[in-house]
Amino acid sequence: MKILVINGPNINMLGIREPGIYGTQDYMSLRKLIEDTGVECDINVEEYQSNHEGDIVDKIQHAYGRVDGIVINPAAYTHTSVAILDALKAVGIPTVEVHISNVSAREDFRQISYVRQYCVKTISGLGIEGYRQAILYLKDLIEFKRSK
Ligand code: CA2
Repeated sequence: MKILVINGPNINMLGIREPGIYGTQDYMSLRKLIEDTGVECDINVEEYQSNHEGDIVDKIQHAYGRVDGIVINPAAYTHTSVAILDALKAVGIPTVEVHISNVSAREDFRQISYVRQYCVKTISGLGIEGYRQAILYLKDLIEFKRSK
């Protein structure tokens, strides 16, 4: 089983500022949590981060036929990107949306999520632990689908 974790713009800057919103753990801690979750679950997990919308679309397209599940935090592109939504729909891979902060309690412009209409689940406000929960959820979902 292979799960791809995609992080959008500025996630690589975690822990540098705004600890009240995004916590104190930095991007390396997030990468380690994702890697450790893969080991714990005995699944192949790849993490990818980009600040560029088209690169994220390319990465999603490249996952077609190669990846069983996607965890995505599109960051600011959550609130703007029809292109990322369309790419997810195009590849048809089960996807969980993750946000580190509780976006529902933030500014009006963060209340829209384009990817949400495609995703099987949204996890928001659990800090970086949300990524672990998303991987575990996808693993169970993929195993359930395979058993049918
Ligand atoms: O809560 C989340 O995970 C977000 O996707 C994070 C995005 C934000 O645009 C979304 O609305 C919610 C921001 C990514 C990180 O931005 C930083 C800002 C300051 C310092 C470090 C990172």
